[in-house]
Amino acid sequence: MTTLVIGNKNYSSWSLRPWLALKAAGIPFEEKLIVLNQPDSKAKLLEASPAGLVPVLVDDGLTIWDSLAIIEWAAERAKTPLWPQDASARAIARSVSAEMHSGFYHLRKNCPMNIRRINPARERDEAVMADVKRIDEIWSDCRKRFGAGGPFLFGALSGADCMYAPVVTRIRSFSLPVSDVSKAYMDAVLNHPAFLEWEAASKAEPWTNPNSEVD
Ligand SMILES: N[C@@H](CCC(=O)N[C@@H](CS)C(=O)NCC(=O)O)C(=O)O
Repeated sequence: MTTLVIGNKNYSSWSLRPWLALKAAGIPFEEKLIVLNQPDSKAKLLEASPAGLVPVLVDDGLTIWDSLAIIEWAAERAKTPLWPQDASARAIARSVSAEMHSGFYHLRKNCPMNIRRINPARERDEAVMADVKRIDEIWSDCRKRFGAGGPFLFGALSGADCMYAPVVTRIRSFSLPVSDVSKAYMDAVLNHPAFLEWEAASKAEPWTNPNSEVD
């Protein structure tokens, strides 16, 4: 039995990443949702994992925490490969995934994931725009160098797209400017059947987190 413990689908960006990876990899799993920002959330999170954060994957008594570690676990068991077959492309896919995992602080801080919300464009901090510029550069570069086989960063959907999916939703929610190449890439992510399933569930959720309801 494989269970993925996640947070609210509308707000929990780190949960979306491995959830998409498990779906894309064709690995059956059950999900358990912990509603975040409630008085009892921390106790429930700590029950799921000593790190006290979601996502957490539990597989036959083995607990794996952290989004990227779960994506790697999924990649090792995937029926459909989650990383590019070519070694150079795979190394770049892991680089851009790691850059996302540890970076884009200003975008993440100022533009939290809120899938339901669409804000009109407005002027943003220089630091946020620098993050957006770098993201646009990564997407355009990967599409140009590795994207010939499909609409995603490395052609077929990969772990890198799972890592960037919440970034795609942030750019949509905050109407941030990106190139036409990146816009086409965003459309591919936003129309992937697994993403659409997550989005529909996020829209049906009753919970609101005021910290993430920002313009
Ligand atoms: N680096 C971690 C970050 C996990 C994380 O920050 N999760 C948030 C939800 S998106 C969380 O559990 N927040 C609950 C809390 O801070 O109490 C990962 O990649 O999985």
